[in-house]
Amino acid sequence: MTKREWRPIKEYEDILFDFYNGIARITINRPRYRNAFTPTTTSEMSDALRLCREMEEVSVVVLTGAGDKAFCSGGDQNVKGKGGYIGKDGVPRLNVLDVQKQIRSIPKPVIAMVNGYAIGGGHVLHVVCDLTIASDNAIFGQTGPRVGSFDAGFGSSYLARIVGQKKAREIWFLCRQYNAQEALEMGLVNRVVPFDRLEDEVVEWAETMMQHSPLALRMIKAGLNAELDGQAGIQELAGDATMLYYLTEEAQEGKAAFLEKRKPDFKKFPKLP
Ligand code: S0N
Repeated sequence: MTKREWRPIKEYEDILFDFYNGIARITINRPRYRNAFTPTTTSEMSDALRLCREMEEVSVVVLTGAGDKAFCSGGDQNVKGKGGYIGKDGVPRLNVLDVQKQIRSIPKPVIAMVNGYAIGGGHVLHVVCDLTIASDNAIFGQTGPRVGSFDAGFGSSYLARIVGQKKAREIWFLCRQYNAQEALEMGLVNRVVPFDRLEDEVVEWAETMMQHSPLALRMIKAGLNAELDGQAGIQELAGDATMLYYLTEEAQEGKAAFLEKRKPDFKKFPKLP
């Protein structure tokens, strides 16, 4: 594996958040619990994703887990209470759902770098990422119906879009585990590599995307989401269209005319067929 200088972006309790050459990396750092997440973990991930969206220098986001055993084993069962996962404030939350939505809506590619178990809510996290690169020791699966939980949102419907309805039902109803090769064969991951090559492969994929038009990638992501995400997906795509419109002279004429207290002259702009 190539040695890279990842520069810390911000300090957190449960995650590491660092940067290398246009890539922001969010690492769930609870290897003692197979990188299970608590409300603290997910609120920190949420904050890091917000920064990834804001930071001009971030082109691609990578999500991974610390160590060589797990990407993420889902919600931490030690803090699971009635109504959700109990945080330090004693309030039950299901705030991993906010993280899922952020991964989906951030206008930059997100790669899941799966370095071991991706189980339960941890499996859903890789499912909602745009791309998944897995090491050959990775294991995938849902456990919900076995341990008293389920994700009937993206974790089911988007999973079914990826692997098909029959396979998605098998994954959820039987709670089996699938190795990396099986995941590749069902289209659940994009590439499987030896563990030692995982970071190199992910960085190569990120660097390839960084050579391409970021706006084109953004519009493709929004378009692929829009088909599945209903009004929320259309809102994202429409927001991007508005952003592009604001960059045109035609939109600026409207604003300028208002501020100059004159009638706008929209006739001069082309109406392309
Ligand atoms: C990951 C597994 C398969 C790894 O097995 P392995 O390698 O044999 O290790 P273990 O000895 O089992 O584990 C090592 C230590 O880590 C602890 N640990 C592992 N996973 C968790 C966990 N999820 N929570 C707390 N602790 C965990 C072990 O207990 C062990 O500790 P010690 O050494 O003290 O014994 C295996 O560990 C495994 O099967 N883990 C549990 C997987 C699981 O069932 N996860 C929870 C699934 N449910 C969810 O994720 C909730 C769904 C959800 O997130 C959600 C859905 C919709 C809406 C909202 C939510 C939401 O929760 O927010």
